[in-house]
Amino acid sequence: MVQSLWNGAWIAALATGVVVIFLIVWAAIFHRKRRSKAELPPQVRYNLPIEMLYTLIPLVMVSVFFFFTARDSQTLTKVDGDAPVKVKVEAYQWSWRFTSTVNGRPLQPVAGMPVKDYKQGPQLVLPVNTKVEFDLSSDDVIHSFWVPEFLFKRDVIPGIPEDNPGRKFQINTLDKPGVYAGRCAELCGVDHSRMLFSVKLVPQAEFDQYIATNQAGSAQ
Ligand SMILES: [Cu+2]
Repeated sequence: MVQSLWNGAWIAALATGVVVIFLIVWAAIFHRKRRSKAELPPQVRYNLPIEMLYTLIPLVMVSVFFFFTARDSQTLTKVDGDAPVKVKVEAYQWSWRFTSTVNGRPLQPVAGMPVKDYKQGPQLVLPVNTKVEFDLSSDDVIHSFWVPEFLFKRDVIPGIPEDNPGRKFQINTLDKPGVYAGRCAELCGVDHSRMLFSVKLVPQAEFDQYIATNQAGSAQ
């Protein structure tokens, strides 16, 4: 859905760009000053049809962009029913703490330090193709939770009460197992660029094993 919104916006922007560039080039070539003519060309003012046109066309364009963006963001940000996996994300200068709860049972928290490579950062393990609910909070300043491959990003703002729905979002994880890079997308201090983490997507069977060895309260 994000991809189709992005593609649609690009096609519309490109089409607009082509028309505008064509008009500029056309005016520059066919209406340039010719040496033989010393007098000014006809000076057009108060042309009502043209003024209506260049007021209405941008209004229509903005409305179309607005409609699709509003419609899709409604769907994308909707927190809808229960998710089998919930992740409490706590951001701090300059890393992350992830505490997953699977079917109501918490796992050991995973936390990290500022690192150069996302693979060295804290790793959040999730099953493939599963609805996951994230709950974002910050210990200090504004951060932003971003896994580029998920095509979703949200600011992590300190001081927001736990019952505020803006802290939560749900996504379906990808179908393909693998280790995906995650980062902080809001300049948050000197080690902002090292505030890296990874998300490892594994098949459900492997995830069940992971749960068994990482249940909170089990032997360390
Ligand atoms: Cu940050």
